Amino acid sequence: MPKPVLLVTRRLPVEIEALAAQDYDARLTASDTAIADLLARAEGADAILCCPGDRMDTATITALPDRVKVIGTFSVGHDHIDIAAARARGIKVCNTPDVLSVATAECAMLLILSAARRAGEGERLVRSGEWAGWAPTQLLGTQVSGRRLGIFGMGRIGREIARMARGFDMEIHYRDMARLPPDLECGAMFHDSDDSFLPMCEFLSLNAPGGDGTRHWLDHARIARLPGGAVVVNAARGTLVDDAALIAALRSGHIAAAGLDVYDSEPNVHSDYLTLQNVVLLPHLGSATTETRDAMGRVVLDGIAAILAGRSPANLVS
Ligand code: 8YV
Repeated sequence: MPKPVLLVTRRLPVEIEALAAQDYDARLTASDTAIADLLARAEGADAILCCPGDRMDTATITALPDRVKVIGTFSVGHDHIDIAAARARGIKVCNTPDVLSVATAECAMLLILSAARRAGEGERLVRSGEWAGWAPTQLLGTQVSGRRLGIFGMGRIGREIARMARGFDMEIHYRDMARLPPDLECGAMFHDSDDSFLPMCEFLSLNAPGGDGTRHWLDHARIARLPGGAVVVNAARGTLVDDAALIAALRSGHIAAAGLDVYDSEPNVHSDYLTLQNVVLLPHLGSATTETRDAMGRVVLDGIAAILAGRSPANLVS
């Protein structure tokens, strides 16, 4: 029996490409950026393995060949895929939940610590060759330990950040659609309104999914309700932030510092961020560890295989 055809939109870890080639007639690519001719290359494919940043919008999904039965995304986020359009075509979608929660939470903690302790400025100073040595008032930051951390979106990644932040004696507050059961809440304080949540956030970590429901959630009005000198980090989706509002608050000092791993219109970064010293900028590294990317590859390939075999895997999105 011929193997099913799998179209892969970007270069994957070596181990994952080998697995794909073993189980599929795999159409691999050597490119780290999205393939331009997706529709032509999808001809004859049973499944597509795509990535964040590959726009699987209504037009693309509508034009996919009939044979495509499943789209697996090499990410937990699926805001780049028009799920309704896929459903209308009878195409199933699966993703990579759980296996990236620790790595992404580590990235959020990295941003919290780097932004609060001015690590980006410090690194630039040393590299400039201008560092004149220790000084009592040099690059003073904000202490993280013992402070209040607000988590917007207390899903798997948000809860992992809470677990790590407890190691810094942080007091955890969270905002989500519903309160978690006590075994998942682990003492974190639930807020059912922005009014009660935002003033608590000396540190604010954004961990909600992207998409229309959260677009520009962090806007002028919400930023104004954060305590003065707050630190904001985003290792979720750039679309959660109104960049103009965050930039204005970083300039005024109302927000002391920010750490961003993701951007609206990635890979384009609002040019004003590049001129601000009090923002730490990473290139969407959240899940970028060897162990995690290998695990993500295995999970998404297992999901695709299950769907092609007529089963409903745990990582089925729709
Ligand atoms: C990120 C992601 O690295 O899987 C996704 O959807 O984008 C993650 O891998 C993270 O959320 C951004 O820091």
